[in-house]
Formats: sequence, C-alpha cells, structure tokens
Amino acid sequence: MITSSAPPADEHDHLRRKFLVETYRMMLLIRYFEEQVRSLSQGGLVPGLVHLCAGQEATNAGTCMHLRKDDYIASHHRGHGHCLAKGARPHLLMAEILGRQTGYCGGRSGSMHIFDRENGNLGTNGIVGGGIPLAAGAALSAKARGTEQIAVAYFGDGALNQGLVPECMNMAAIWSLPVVFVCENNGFGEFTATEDVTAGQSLLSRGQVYDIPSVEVDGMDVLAVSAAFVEARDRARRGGGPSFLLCNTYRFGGHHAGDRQDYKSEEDARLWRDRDPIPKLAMHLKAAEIASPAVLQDIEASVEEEIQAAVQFAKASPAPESLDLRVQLHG
Ligand SMILES: Cc1ncc(C[n+]2csc(CCOP(=O)(O)OP(=O)(O)O)c2C)c(N)n1
Repeated sequence: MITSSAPPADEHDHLRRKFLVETYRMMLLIRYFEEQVRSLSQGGLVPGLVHLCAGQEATNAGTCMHLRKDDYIASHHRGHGHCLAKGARPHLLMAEILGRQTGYCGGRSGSMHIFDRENGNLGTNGIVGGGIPLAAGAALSAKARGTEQIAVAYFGDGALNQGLVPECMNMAAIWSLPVVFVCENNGFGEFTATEDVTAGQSLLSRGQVYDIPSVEVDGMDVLAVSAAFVEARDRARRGGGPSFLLCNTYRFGGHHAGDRQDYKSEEDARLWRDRDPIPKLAMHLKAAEIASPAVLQDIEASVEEEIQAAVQFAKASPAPESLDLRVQLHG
C-alpha cells in the first residue's frame, strides 16, 4: 500500500488515482459491512450492543489506509471501520462480531474488544478513551526500539472530557512520541450533544495547549482527512512528535443499533446525510475521470458479494467451546 522511495511523477499520479479508487472501495466496504451488522443485530444474531460507524467512513479510511501494516492503531467502541481500513478481513471480523470461534479473538471479544495483532490493531475498546494510552504506549515502545513505526489513537468527542486525554497528550508532547490523536467528533456522546457537556471555546485547544500541532478537518471529506493525516503521519515518522486532528463528522445511525434517535433534529440529520462522504468521493472520481460509472458499479457489486460471503461464513461458524477459555485468555 505504501512505498518507501518516491516514484516518478507519472507513476506517482497513477498510484494516487489507484489509491483513491481503493479508498472508495474501502469506504463502501465499511458501509455495507455496517448495514449487515445492523440487520443481523436486529435479527438477534449479535451478542450485546453494537455501535455502528456508518457516516464516519472518511475518517476511518482517510487515516488507516495511509499507515504501514506494522503501524499501530487503538480504536474505540465504534471501531469496525478502523479494523477494516487497517487490513482486517471482513469474514473474520464478522465472525468475531457474531461471537463465533473463527473470529479474530475466537468469538470472545465481540464488537467492542476486537484485537488483530497481524495488522497492528491494538483493539476496539469499550472504555471511553481507553485506546488513547494504548496508542501512546505503543508509540513510546516504537520510539524506544527505533523502528519508525507510528501509532494512532481514535476517540470520540465524548472522550475529550476524560482525564486520559490531557495525561497522554502531555506525555506525548514532552517525549515527542510518534502518535496521532484523531478525534472523531460526531456531535454526540450517547444521547447528549457535545456542547451540553463540554466547556471551553474550542475543542482544538485541547491539543494546542500542549503545543501539539492541531488541525480541524472536514471529516465528511476523505481528501481533506487524508491530506491532514498524511502531514501528521509524516511528522510522527520523522521524529517530529504528536499531532491532533479534530475531524468533524456524523454518525448516521444512533448511539447503538437499537437507538431511536429522538434527541437528533431531523433537519440536522438531513443536512449531514447530504454530505455523505461516499457519494462525495464517487462524484470526485467521476469528475476527475479517475473512475467511470461502470467501474464504480463493478466495485459496488464486488463489495456486496464480499460482504454477503462474510455473513455466510460467520453464520456457518461454530460458537466457542467453553474449554477454550484458558487458551483464549492467556494466548
Ligand atoms: C469510561 C466510560 N465512561 C462511560 C461509558 C459509557 N459510554 C459508552 S459510549 C459513551 C459515549 C461516547 O461518546 P463519544 O466518545 O463521543 O463517541 P461516539 O459514541 O459519539 O462515537 C459513553 C458515555 C464508558 N463506556 N466508559
């Protein structure tokens, strides 16, 4: 996905175009994946609550897809999109969410604690803000080992009011750790609007106060997210320390799959839907003649097929055996 030496200009342009088409495919994959999880959850097949990220695909793909396989991410409770964009295989992820033995953690983590060692994914996390110290710790370890790996911490606006944020940002700044703090600000924490529970004039100041380069990004535009993220990634990789990205986005669904969303204004929801990041990228790909409508249709069909196969695989997989428990806990 990422090359170490710069290619010539023509090839560079070709790779950029190819990468954008891959990005479109990934965003669509996440959306279709989440639609299936929603319907399986409504059908009673998903144990526990699921928190879907439909609407937030630009921040998922616009960041994770610019990472090396051995870079780290630590995600949150709305993290299926991060897992997929960091390289998780849809059928293994679906099996995990359905609590099946074939899933990433043998079916024991469910949606909120998915761990994928091979792809540097330190996990989705049910504790609000819980991934932030994991990413900072991974960045400290990478720096100590001199590997040029970086780590990304994903969290929602709700986590900004957790004590972990200032602690980790402070340490990351004084130790110049290779970590990118990515806040996916979707305007709500559970059923409460961000502004009702968050003091201060600007969320961006949470990074600025530590002199961490901080930038506010249109989280519905994958090109804007990508540009800001690549700058932050490169700074981290060359030893320039942490960055903070405040990505303004929206979750199209509720807090969890069964939430009726009475607290959202219909007008607001419609305005955000009009800014759906997937059709927006499709329009760009067509206008810039990067992909024709026929190519985009082929992508849709192949993604649909891949997700259906993932669902079939997961449904056909067995539940974990109780005797596996010790092995699952201790590795
Ligand atoms: C430490 C902690 N406090 C409270 C909760 C309950 N809780 C789960 S999700 C959530 C809201 C999180 O909001 P945000 O971080 O903005 O993420 P979003 O759900 O909006 O994506 C809360 C309060 C929790 N899981 N962990």
